[in-house]
Order: sequence, then C-alpha cells, then structure tokens
Amino acid sequence: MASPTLSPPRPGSNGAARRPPRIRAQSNEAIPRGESDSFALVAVVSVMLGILVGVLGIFAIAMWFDARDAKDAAERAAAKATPAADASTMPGMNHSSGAGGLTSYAGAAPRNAEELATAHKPFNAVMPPIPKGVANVNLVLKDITVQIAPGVKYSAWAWAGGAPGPVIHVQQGQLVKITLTNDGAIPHSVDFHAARVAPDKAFRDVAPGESVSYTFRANDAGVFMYHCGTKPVLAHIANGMYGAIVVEPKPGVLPKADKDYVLVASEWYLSSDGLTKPAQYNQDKARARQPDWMTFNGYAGQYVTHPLTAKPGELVRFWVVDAGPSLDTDFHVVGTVFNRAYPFSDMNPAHALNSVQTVTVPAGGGGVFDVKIDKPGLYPFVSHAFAAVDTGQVGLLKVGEVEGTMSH
Ligand SMILES: [Cu+2]
Repeated sequence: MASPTLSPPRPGSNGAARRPPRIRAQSNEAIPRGESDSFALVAVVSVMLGILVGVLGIFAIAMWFDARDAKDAAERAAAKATPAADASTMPGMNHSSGAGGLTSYAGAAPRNAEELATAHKPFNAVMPPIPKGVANVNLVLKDITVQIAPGVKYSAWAWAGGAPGPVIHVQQGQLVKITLTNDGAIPHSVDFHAARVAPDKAFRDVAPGESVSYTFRANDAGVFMYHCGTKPVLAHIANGMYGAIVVEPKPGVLPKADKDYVLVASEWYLSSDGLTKPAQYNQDKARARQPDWMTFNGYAGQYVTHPLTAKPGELVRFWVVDAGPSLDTDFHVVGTVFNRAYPFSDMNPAHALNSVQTVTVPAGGGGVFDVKIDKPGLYPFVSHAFAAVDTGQVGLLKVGEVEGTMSH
C-alpha cells in the first residue's frame, strides 16, 4: 500500500516555494513583503496538510471496504462449499454422513476371524496374459456387498467382480477398447489414466442401464489407475470403483521377470463395524482421511494368510497402483532392498532407481518394483507408513518352501 501520495510532502519539493510570487500578487499590497511571504507559506502548507488528511482518510475508508469485502467473500465461499459437496444430500447417495462421526472401526473382527481369513479366496494378484489384437475390456459397475476384512462386509459401488476391478494387461502400443456398462442405481463413469482422450466425451457419466465405449492406444508404458470419475469422486473411489491396467513396455526394455504381481492399494471409510450388517461409506472420515481399513487388492491382510510366492533367486516384479482415494502408499519389502524401482511407473530404464528401500506411490499413481531374493523366507510387503499396516495393508512374499509366521 506504500504510495507516493501518502508520503509527507518534503519542504520545497512540491512547487510551493515557487508559487508565493503569484499569490503575493493577488494579496493585499499593504502587507509588508516578508510577512506576505510567510503568510503565503503557512497558507500553502495548511492547504497541503488538508489535502493529505483527506487522502489518508479516503485510503483508510477504501481499506476498510476491502477488508469487509474479503471477509464477506470468505463467508460466502464457506457457506457455498459445505452443502454443494455434501454427498449425503444427492439422490441415490443415502450414505449416512456423521453416523458414528469419526469413531474408528479399525481392526474389528469376529471370533472366527482366522477361520474366515483362511476360507477367503484371495484376489488374484498374478498379472494376467496380454490379449491378442484389440484388447477388449468389458467393465460392469454394480452395487454389491464386498468383504474387506475377515467378517467385515461393506456395501460397495464396485465392479461385478468386486473391488478392485479386473486387472488389465496390454502391450505398449496396443489398441484398447473400453466398454463400461452401468448396472448400478446412479450414474457412473470410467477414467483410464493410461489414456490420452478427451475426458468430457470418453469419461462421461453413464446413466443406469446404459453403456459407453471408447478406444485408446496404450502408448505410455507403466501401471495406471482406472476409476469412476463421477462426482463426488471421493465417494465413488472410496466405494470401490477403481482398478489397475498394466501397459507392458516393448519387449527387451525391462529385464524379464519370473513373477509379476499387481497390487492395488486403497482405503475404506466405514459407517459401522460391518460385522452384523454391511457398513456404508462414511463421508466425514473420508474427508478427514481417517480410514478404518487399508488394503492391497481390497481385503485386509489377504496375502498374509495366502502369501504370494517365488523361488529363491527369481526376479519378482510388483506393479503397484495406489487407488487412494487420498493416502499415499510407501511401498517397501521387509528383508530386502529393491534391485530396481521405477517411481511413478516411469518405465524408462535410465530413470530407474537402484538399491532403494521405500518408494512412495502417490494416490492416483503407480510404481514398479523389482526384487530378487536368494534366501528362503517370509518377506512382508507393506506401506511403510505403519498405520497402513496396522489397518490391513500388508502381505507376504513367500520365497522357497518355508513355514512359520511373518516378522511384522
Ligand atoms: Cu461411480
């Protein structure tokens, strides 16, 4: 706000000293010359001070108006933000916001949890083969009840097969045709991070009972998220509408892996413990980023009970997507060091990191990790932000024929 207008006039710098002759000419001739000069000077200084006080007053008033306008604008924005983003007021979204507030149901388990964990059929983390020709991907969105931990049921908006959706595997440069059918009760859509397409057309909302189709050429290699992008996206992703697509780099770019596993990390925000009846989405927890459960491939600790496997000395490649919706995954394998990591799933070998311990996979992003383990044992893979492990984001890589339990 420093302005030349506000600087006090310096004596002799504002022209006042040059004006007195003209003023004197208009003044009473009887006034002696010296007195006349000082009178004129006093008059000029008084006028200048008057102007200065006026200008300062105007500035003060303008600043008060500015402050008041800013305060009003902030209040209007706050009032507008709250109801507009309130998912509980939207048709078809009768999720109980605030039911139970931020009460945590983390770790809730029935007595027979161990038995249920053993009986649970784990999500297949093995990367499927690449289809020939055009990769036709048919996705069906459905409102279904899923299991997210032993004995914990959740009323999801997910895929016909649960959450995450099917793992898609294509070759770099392959044409991919996506067909999304909405068998749910409200509009949904599907946003592929691997695609370079106009989202307003390809990722548009599809009404219940309808379909949308689009194609894209998978020119960018890596592991990418796909998800429902219908507003409010936080609720649609938290409810299970996400999955992974692996775009395999051209042959010869990567060292050949003996085992390829795909992991999709995500969070679950529950309105109840889900033990007697399915839990629903809790918006307050989702906004506060306080999940009850965190999982790899949709079910807490499923690869602890049903470990992924490798033989000693095999090159194991993990293709990891973090579906979020909001928290990062700090990927780490206990008992080893990544031989190579491709952060953000930048598959350019020149950009790969060597001998690193933990690499962040951001929400909405991917990462690829190579490990080669010689010594037989049970090697936990985790998000090393340990609240994630505590709430289910942990699995085991069983190297060789070993027995026993995990160390973490
Ligand atoms: Cu959706």
